[in-house]
Amino acid sequence: MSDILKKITDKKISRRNFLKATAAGTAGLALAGCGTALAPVGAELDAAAVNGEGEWIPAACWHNCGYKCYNSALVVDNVVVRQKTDDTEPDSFNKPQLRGCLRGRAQQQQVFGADRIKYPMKRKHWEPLTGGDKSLRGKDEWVRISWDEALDYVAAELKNAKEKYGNRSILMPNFADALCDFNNSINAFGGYTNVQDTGSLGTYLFVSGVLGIIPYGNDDANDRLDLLKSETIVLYGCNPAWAAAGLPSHNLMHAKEAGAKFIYVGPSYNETANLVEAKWIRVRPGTDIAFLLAVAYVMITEDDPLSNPLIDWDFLNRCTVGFDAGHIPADATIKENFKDYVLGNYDNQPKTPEWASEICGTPVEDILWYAKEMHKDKKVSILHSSAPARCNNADDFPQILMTIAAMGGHFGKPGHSCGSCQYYFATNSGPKLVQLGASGAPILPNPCPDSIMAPELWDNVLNGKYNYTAPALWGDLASMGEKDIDIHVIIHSYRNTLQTNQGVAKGIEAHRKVDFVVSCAYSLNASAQYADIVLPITTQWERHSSYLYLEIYYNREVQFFPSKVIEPLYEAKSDLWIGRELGKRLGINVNQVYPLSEEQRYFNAIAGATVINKEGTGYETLVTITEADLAWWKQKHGKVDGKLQQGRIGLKELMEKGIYKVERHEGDNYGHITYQSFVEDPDKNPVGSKSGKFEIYCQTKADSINAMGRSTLKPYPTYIQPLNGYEQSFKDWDKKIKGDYPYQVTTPHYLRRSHTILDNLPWLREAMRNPVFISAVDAAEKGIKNGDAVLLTNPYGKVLRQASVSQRLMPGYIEMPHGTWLELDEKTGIDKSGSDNYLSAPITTGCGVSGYNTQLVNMEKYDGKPLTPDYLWPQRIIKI
Ligand SMILES: Nc1nc2c(c(=O)[nH]1)N[C@H]1C(S)=C(S)[C@@H](COP(=O)(O)OP(=O)(O)OC[C@H]3O[C@@H](n4cnc5c(=O)[nH]c(N)nc54)[C@H](O)[C@@H]3O)O[C@H]1N2
Ligand SMILES: Nc1nc2c(c(=O)[nH]1)N[C@H]1C(S)=C(S)[C@@H](COP(=O)(O)OP(=O)(O)OC[C@H]3O[C@@H](n4cnc5c(=O)[nH]c(N)nc54)[C@H](O)[C@@H]3O)O[C@H]1N2
Ligand code: SF4
Ligand SMILES: [Mo]
Repeated sequence: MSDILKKITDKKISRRNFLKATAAGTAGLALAGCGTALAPVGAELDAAAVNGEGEWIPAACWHNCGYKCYNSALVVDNVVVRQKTDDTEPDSFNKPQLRGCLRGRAQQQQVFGADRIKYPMKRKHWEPLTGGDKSLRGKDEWVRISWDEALDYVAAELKNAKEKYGNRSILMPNFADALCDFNNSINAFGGYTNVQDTGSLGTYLFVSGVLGIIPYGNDDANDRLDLLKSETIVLYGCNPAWAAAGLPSHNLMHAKEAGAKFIYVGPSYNETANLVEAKWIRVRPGTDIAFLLAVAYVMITEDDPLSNPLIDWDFLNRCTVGFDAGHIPADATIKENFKDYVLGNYDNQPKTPEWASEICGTPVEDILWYAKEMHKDKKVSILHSSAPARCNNADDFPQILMTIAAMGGHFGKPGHSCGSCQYYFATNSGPKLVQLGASGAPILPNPCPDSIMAPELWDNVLNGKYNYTAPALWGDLASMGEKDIDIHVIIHSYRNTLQTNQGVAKGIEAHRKVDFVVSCAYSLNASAQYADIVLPITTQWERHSSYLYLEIYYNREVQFFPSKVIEPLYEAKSDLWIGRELGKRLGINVNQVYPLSEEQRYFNAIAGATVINKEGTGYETLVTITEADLAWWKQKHGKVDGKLQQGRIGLKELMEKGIYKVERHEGDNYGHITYQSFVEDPDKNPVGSKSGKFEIYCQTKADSINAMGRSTLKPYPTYIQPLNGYEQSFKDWDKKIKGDYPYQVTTPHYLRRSHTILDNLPWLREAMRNPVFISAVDAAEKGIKNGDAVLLTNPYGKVLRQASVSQRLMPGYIEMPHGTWLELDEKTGIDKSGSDNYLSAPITTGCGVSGYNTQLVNMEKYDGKPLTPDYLWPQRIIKI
C-alpha cells in the first residue's frame, strides 16, 4: 500500500486515474473525496496490465456462500486491476472448471472499496469503563485512534468485566473457535458466552444424529455421478442456483440430460426449479410436516404389495423402528406409533390430503401424485435444504422427511438417496478426495459453557435470564433450565450478529444497554455501526491465513491453494495480529497461544495435503517439496521450516496454479452412495441412533427436545401448528377471516451477497436489485404494480422496499431476500433496505430454532416518497 500511495504522491500515477483504477477507489479511502464511481481501470494501471506487467495471483473467494470457486487477480503495484475465474484447465464433465459467480468477480470492489474501515476508531461520545452516552450508539460520530490506544481500551474493558462480573459477562457470538484466530486470546483469558444458533441447519442441528441420519454435510447424499442414475429428483425447499452457485446447477443439468424428471417442493417456483423445469408442488412455509403426513397417509392407504406396491416393507422392517405397532423400539415409553397416528387412531383426525391441503395449500391431486412418485420401484433422490427446518415447530421435519424416504426405500442404493442439497455439499456428497493437512496451530477451547439460543439472545441480554440448554443437550438433561446471565461486553468478530440474528430492534436496545461493544469489520455494517470501538480487519486477499477457510471449503474433488494477493490496505490487521497484541495486554502467554506465523501455518497445511490413491483405498502425499521449492517459498512468502518430500505435484507449480482437481470417471473408485453398508446389512453396520436403525419412533428426540422446556413432542413425527405460521395469519381460522398480519414471509439466501457480506458493493447492488417478491394475486388485490414501493409491517418493525410482482409465488406469500444492510430511520422506525431480521420475530419453539421462515407481516402500497435504487445510495465512507 505504501508503495502505491507513494507513487501517487510522486505523481507517477495520477490521483485521478488511481481513483478510477479501483472501481470504488482504493485511494479514495486515504485521499478523501472518492465517490462510488464505477469508472474503468485507470489509464496507467490499465496500460501496465495491457503491456503484460503485473502478476496473476490465485486469490481466495472465501465467503460463507455455499460453493467455492476459483478466483485469480492481476496485481499491478499492489492494486488488483483485473480478475478472472477458472481457466486453469479445459472444462469437462469429468473435471469441470470452477467458475465464479457475480460476487466473486466483483471481489475487488470489496477489498478496494471506498467504504473500507481504514483505521481503528472510537465513538466520539464514548467514555472508557462507563460507555459514555450509550444512547448514541449507532448514530455517533467516529474519531480515529491508534492501534495502541484501541487495544489498550479493549483490554481494559475486558479486564474490568472479568474482574467485576466474570468471563460469562463477555458475549462473543460466533460459529466456532477454529474459524477465528482472535478467539484464542479470549479463550486463554477465561472464555466468553457464545450464542447457539440453529442457523444453517434449523432443527437438523439437534434432530438428526438421534434419528440415525447424518445431520448434513459431506456424506449424507450420493455423489454427482450417482445422481445421473436417478429417475426422479425431488428438490425439497432448496435453491442451489442462488444459494450454492457454481457446480450444483451444472450437476443438476447433467442429471436432467441423463433423463431425470424434477419435482420442486416449496412456496415459490425458484431459480433452480426453473432451471431444471421441475414440476412445482406448492407448499406454504412451515407446513411441510402436514404435507408429508398426507403423503404418508396416501402411501399407507393405497399401498397394495401385489397391485400397487408403493411401500418398501423390506426396507422398513430391516432398517427402521417405530413405523407401526409391531416395530416399537425397546426404549419406548408410550404405546403409540407413526402409522396409527397417520390413520387418525389417536386424535380422530386421519391425515388425509384434504386435511393437509387446507393447511399447506397443496392441491389434493398434487399430494396424491407426489405420494405415487415416491414408490419403491422408482429411483428417487430427495435433495433437501434446511429451509423447511428453519421454521418454528419444525422439530419433526427431519424425521418425517426421513420417514417418507424410508417408506419408499430411497436410501443406500444407486440412484436412491435422501440428503442435503445446501451449501458446500450440494449435489456431490462423499468424503474429500483431496484435502489440506493440519496447520499445527492450536485451537484453545472456550472454558465458559454458557451459550444462549439465538432467537432469545437480545431478550436474554436485556432481562438477565436465559434457558440453559445447548452445552448439556444430549447428556445431562437434568441440568437444563433457567440461569442468570449478566452481559456487559459484546464482541463482534466474524459474525454480523446484530444484523443476522432475529429481532434487530431488540438487538439495538441490548447494544445500548451493555457497558462496551467492540467490532472487527471490513466496513461499517450494523454490528460495527452500533459499536464503541471498531477494529479494521484485513480481507483474505491481504493475508496468508486463508487456510482456515480452505479447511471448510468443500468440493470433494477440488482443493484451492490461494496466495496472499496484496499487502494490507491502510491500517487493517489480521485476526492473528489482533489476537497477539490484545493477548499481550490481557497478560496471556501469546507465544504459547499463537506459536506459529501465518506463513508457517499455511505452509504446514499445504505440505500435509493428501490426495486419494488410485484404488480409492487411502490417501497419499500431494505435494513434492524440493530445495528449490523451499528457496522459492522463502523468497516469495518468507522463511518457513519445511522438509523435503515427494508427492504428485511440485510446490511452486501448485501454488502458481492455485488449485488441484481430482478427475472423475464413470466406474472409478471414488463414487459415494451414502448409507450403503447400513442398508445392505443394518445389524452389522448400524447407524448412530440408539437402536442402530432409522428411528421413526425416537424416544431420545422427544425426551431431549422436551427437556429444553419449550415443547411436548411425541417420539414420532406429528404436525403442530407453527408459532407465527400460516394458521396464525388468521383471526378466525374456522371462518377463514384473516388477521392483522395476513402474509407469510421467508428470507431466501440471495445471490447478490453472502449473508450481509458484499451487500455494500455498488456493482452488485446495480447488477442485482433487492426487491421483495410478491405474488401477482396479492398485488392485484392491493393495487400494487411491479416496482411500486411497499411497506411491510409487524409488531417488530417496518420495512420499505420495491415490489417485484410474480406468478412464481403462492398467494399470501412474500419473499424477502436475506442479509441487506439495515438503513434505519429511527424517527419513523422504518428500515428502507429490506432488512429481513428487522421484521423477524425473536421468538422460538422446541429446540430453540431460529425460525426465519415462519414470519408474518402486513403489506400496503407505500404512498410516501419513492425509494431510490440502493446502488445510488451514498457509501458509508467514514471521513476521519
Ligand atoms: N448467494 C448466497 N448463497 C448462500 C448464502 C448466502 O447468503 N447467499 N448463504 C449460505 C448459507 S450459510 C446457507 S445456510 C445456505 C442456505 O441455503 P438454502 O437453505 O438452500 O437457502 P434458502 O434460500 O434459505 O432456501 C431455499 C428455498 O427454500 C424455500 N423455502 C423457504 N421456506 C420453506 C418451507 O418452509 N418449506 C419449503 N418446502 N421450502 C421453503 C425458499 O423458497 C427457497 O427457495 O445458503 C448458502 N449459500
Ligand atoms: N432472517 C434470516 N436470518 C438469517 C438467515 C436466514 O435465512 N434468514 N440465515 C442464517 C444463516 S444460515 C447464517 S449462516 C447466518 C450468517 O450470519 P453472519 O455470520 O453473522 O453473517 P455474515 O454477513 O457472513 O457476517 C460475517 C461477519 O464476519 C466479518 N468478517 C469477515 N471476515 C472476517 C475475518 O477474517 N475476521 C473477523 N474477525 N471478522 C470477519 C464480516 O465483517 C461480517 O461482519 O445468518 C443467519 N441469519
Ligand atoms: S459462489 Fe461464492 S466462492 Fe463462488 S465465486 Fe461466488 S462468492 Fe465466490
Ligand atoms: Mo448458514
